[in-house]
Amino acid sequence: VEASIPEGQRAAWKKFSVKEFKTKEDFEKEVVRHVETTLARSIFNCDESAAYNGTALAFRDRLVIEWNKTQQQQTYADQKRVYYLSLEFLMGRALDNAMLNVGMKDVAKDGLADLGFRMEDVISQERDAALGNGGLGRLAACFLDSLATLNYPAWGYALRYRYGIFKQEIVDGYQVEVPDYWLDFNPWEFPRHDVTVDIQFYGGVRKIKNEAGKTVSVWENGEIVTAVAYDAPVPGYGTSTTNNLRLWSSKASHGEFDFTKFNSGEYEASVADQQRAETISAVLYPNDSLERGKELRLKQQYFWCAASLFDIVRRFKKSKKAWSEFPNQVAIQLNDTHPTLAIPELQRILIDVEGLEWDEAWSIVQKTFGYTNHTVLPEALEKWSVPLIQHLLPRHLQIIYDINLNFLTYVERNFPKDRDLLGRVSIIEESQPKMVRMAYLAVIGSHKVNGVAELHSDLIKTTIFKDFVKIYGPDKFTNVTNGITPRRWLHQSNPRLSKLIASKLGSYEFLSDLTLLHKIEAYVDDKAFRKEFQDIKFANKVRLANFIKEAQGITVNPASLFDVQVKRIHEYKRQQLNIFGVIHRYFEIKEMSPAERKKVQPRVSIFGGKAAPGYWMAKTIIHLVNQVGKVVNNDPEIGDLLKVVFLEDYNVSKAEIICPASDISEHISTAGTEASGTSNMKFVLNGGLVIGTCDGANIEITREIGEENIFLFGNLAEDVEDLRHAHFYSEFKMDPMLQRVFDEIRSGVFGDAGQFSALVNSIVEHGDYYLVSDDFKSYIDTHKLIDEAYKDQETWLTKTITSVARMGFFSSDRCIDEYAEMIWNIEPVKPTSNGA
Ligand code: GPK
Repeated sequence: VEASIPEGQRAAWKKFSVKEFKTKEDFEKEVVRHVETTLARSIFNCDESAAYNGTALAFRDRLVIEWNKTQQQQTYADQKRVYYLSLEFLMGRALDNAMLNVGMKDVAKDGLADLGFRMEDVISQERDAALGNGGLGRLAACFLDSLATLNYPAWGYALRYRYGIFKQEIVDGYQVEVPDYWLDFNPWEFPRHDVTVDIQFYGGVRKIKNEAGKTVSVWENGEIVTAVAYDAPVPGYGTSTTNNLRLWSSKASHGEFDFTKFNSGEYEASVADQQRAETISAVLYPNDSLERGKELRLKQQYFWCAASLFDIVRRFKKSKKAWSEFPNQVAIQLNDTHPTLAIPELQRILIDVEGLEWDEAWSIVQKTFGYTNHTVLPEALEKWSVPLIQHLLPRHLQIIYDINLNFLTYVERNFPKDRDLLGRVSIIEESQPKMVRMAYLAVIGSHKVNGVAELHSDLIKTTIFKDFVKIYGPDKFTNVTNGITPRRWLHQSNPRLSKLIASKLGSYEFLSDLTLLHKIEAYVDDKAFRKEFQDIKFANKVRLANFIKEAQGITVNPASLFDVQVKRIHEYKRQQLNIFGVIHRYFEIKEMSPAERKKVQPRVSIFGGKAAPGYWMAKTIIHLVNQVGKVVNNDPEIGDLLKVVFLEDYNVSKAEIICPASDISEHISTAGTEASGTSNMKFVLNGGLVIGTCDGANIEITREIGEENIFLFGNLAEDVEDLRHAHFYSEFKMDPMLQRVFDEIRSGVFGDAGQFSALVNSIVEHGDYYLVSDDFKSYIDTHKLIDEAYKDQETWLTKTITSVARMGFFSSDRCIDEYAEMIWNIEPVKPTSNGA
């Protein structure tokens, strides 16, 4: 369809083409216009929420102008694009980021002041876009920021959940989940009711002869659900490039309701269909690093993969290029195994719809996909039952079997002597029922597989994908160490530190080239610099202390050592180790003489994070933290020497307040279990030190900042297996300090001991899988070192400044450049000022 305006009329369009506001006055004009018209409010009816919406709409308009230009330019450039398929994008707030990235925050601040509002109040009106669980989703959001900043032609594809990750409330010390309905009014999204894709489920497969006399498969008579696109602009920093995040929403294919049913009086049935369809994109599954095999989840995955691929293929076909060109135009990155169905789906489109031969199609598929693994935890590796896939996606199951047959034939031919190998690497697990191993399908269907930190990338090659290294050779597997965007995690969250750094480096260029940070090491002995750096940390701690008071009603002294562990609650992340350490500290202080107590370093232990709703052990840990807090915080003997805080509803916008305010943060997973971790990077970049195990990116952080600047403890990944074995097969002696902690818990000091027996017994009786007892002493000793080190504030300060200076490597910009070069083979599209 030709939708271009004819030449003769274009002058009129160009004359009135919308321009970006540039001045404070123009910004104010835009805000007032939106408040008065789009929002239909007035000066007598304009609260902070209206001011936020008006400001957001003013900036949204600006982004849209650049977004349109970017899309035109990228289409014109005709270069290869990358599509990042992720079921999660944990974007957080958009307004602050938009103002920063287009470089108009100061203008907006002055403009808002003229209109009677404070910038901070307006920004904090926005609800987080919380379409993710934790690290994996936040990584995807950092990647979008870097992709746009580096001018890569890139799209994100995800689902438009009506409910993001639940809101966590703590009631009587227990986690309670409250739904997060976030779509009431979202100024950042654009419904594209004209961009739809019909997606099929169920049905059957029939073989027919086509016109060319070839036998082809048709998948038919299924149930159709329509995917509707919703787009959100993703602005780059310091560039006009504005990429697209496309979210699919589900609705019934026949519109509001089925008129045939409605007319025949089946009112309820007609509406029920609609609701069933809408259920697909209704809610984000709240499990982090855990798979639960629910049919609706599989439906979500296929719905999203199929809609995205249809969209990608449709865009490619407009270019009228040969299919062999597809991998030169399209790179698709699979964020974990969640989008693995995209592999058989592309194969299906190529052979069943486009009529390519199997081998030609399969070669295109393999060249197109890359797969990122985020965990080696067995309970997180996705498997779907064969009967379920057979029922829901019958044609895909056939294709998966064919992929497997070809693959196993190849393996058999090349490794005829290894009899067990075929069973080990088969995509189909021969269990009852049979299961499809999604990670194997992802490995087989991709040209590159990467882990997210060096240790993790080594581990996948020696554990879960060992056989595949033998089959494909080591080059298929690579490492891309995770990174974080310095725009949000330094400049936005810690504006004063960013400004101090800029004052020394002469510009804010470090925000687009974080390696420039190394230059601040020259100021490590500069008195004025040190003083300001220290003042900033203190001010950030005051800000957090105020927040804790407001949110939790607990008074903490900002002069205390702030010890923070915020992340999803999981046994492998070992918040239980932390809280047992806190209990140990509590009784140690209680047993001290008044003179000894005077020497104690005051501490605030801050916890935050959500537990998956069905994960009882994680919920027990939250409960224990809250119970310990209740006892410790109200013990008059303890006073400021120890406070324990559980911060409710940890999310991205809270992380922006928390990360700049730590003295120490905890990254204490059982060695070999945390693939990377990314909050470790955020804390160090903001002038906090780390206590951590030799795990994930902690190892590379140590290498970059120096081992004198980090507190490492605990057993190494290479010893974990033997230690686990020893818990069952040799005489095991419980650490006496930990035994004491358990005795106190069992005595009921922290409330009904029965509540905590499963937690204690997982360590005492059930083999202590996460090695809490093995690492306990080393953990306690290391905290002692931290207390001592903190008393020497000058040395501490030197450590923190040096660490910040050496964090340049951990920018997600570096990370995205590595993906672009090693995996995607894409080049930036430099924006020009005048559009296409
Ligand atoms: C890994 F497998 C998973 C998952 O389901 N969710 C998730 O957030 C995390 N992750 C890892 O646990 C982190 O170590 C890592 O930094 C993050 O993914 C990003 O790679």
